[in-house]
Amino acid sequence: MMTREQCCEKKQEALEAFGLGEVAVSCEKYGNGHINDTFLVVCRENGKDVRYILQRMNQEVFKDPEQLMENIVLVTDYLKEQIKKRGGDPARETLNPLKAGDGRAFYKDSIGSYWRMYTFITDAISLDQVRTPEDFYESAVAFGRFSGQMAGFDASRLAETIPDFHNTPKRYRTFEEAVRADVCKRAASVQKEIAFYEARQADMSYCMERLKKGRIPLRVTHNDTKLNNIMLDGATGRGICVIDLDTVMPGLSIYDFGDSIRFGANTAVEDEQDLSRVSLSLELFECYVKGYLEGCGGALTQEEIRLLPYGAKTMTLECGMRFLTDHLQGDTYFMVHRANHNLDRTRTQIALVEDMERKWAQMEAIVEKYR
Ligand code: ADP
Ligand code: GN1
Ligand code: MG
Repeated sequence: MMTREQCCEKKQEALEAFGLGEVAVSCEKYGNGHINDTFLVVCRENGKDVRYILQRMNQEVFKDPEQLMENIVLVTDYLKEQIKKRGGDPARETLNPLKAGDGRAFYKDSIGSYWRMYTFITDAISLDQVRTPEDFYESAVAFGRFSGQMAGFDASRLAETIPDFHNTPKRYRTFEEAVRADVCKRAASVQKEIAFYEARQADMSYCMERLKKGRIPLRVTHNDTKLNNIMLDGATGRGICVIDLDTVMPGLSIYDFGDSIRFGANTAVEDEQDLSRVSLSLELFECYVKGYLEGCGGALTQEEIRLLPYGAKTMTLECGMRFLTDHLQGDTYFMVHRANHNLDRTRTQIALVEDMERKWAQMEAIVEKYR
């Protein structure tokens, strides 16, 4: 792992590579992502403060950062065209990667770490929890619109940045292996949580089976549709820009829908320790169904719409199982900020799945209203 001193030194090296070494006045840790190291850079340019996002890419998670940045350039170039056609503002409505001195959209530092920079989306916010149903509705429209905008993009041009990212049955096998290997000797203390996922093994393959049988299509999807991966306009609250494009790959629309529900329709935060606060808000669920379908502009099939509740449950199961796997493997994947952080996160997901199971008939009834 990079030491704090090394990180500071390399940050400066990266800023220089992007031509901002002289003008940068501050560069501080920023945001609540679990994967990349994100920094807010403030530069003094022509007497004004101009902000940028600098990220050290997580090479444990993304094995081929150069290929990943090729994806991001392809996707953002394509999105810019779509946004222009609609009369929108490409500087604000999609990510804009900066080019380093050598013309590439990344910089590889002298110890082999990869860095990238984006222009900062100004007058906008990203949220870790829904403030009002309108926020959630807006995020739904924006994620739906993103799918619509990418519908004409040839998916075969995109590399798979994390193979089998949402292959839930495969995630289940990895979880089983982690339980068996028990490298940190933590399995004995989490028997209840392990049993929870084991009892739902069949649920893990439900959506993937529908794909295999050709009942639902593979689309270009975002695959990480957390509320904090969307920027809302600070003044109007409108969803303006989908960010965190690292996992844009062929995938399932019901999974994009489902991951948003997992994170945003929970009445508690993702790592809440007081489980009595965790529940599925049916009001927020309905807002998201409505907004997502509107944003997709009629693109989803009847079967995809019918399966939306399954997307929500499967994504919550999958993510919870990934947190437990990481806990068993010694917290090597998700950034943790306290002891047993991944354990808290998995317990929250379990409580949320249990609440979805209780409210299943209501979730299906809501979806039927919009089908
Ligand atoms: P991670 O992959 O670790 O989740 P993200 O790319 O999502 O990293 O960035 C982390 C956070 O940084 C986001 O949730 C958002 O708040 C902020 N952020 C990222 N890119 C931008 C941007 N271009 N403009 C403004 N804020 C940004
Ligand atoms: C990670 O990068 P971030 O924080 O937006 C993870 C998602 C998980 C999420 C759980 C590339 O998302 O898959 O659902 O944490 N991203 C990756 O909060 O693994
Ligand atoms: Mg993120």
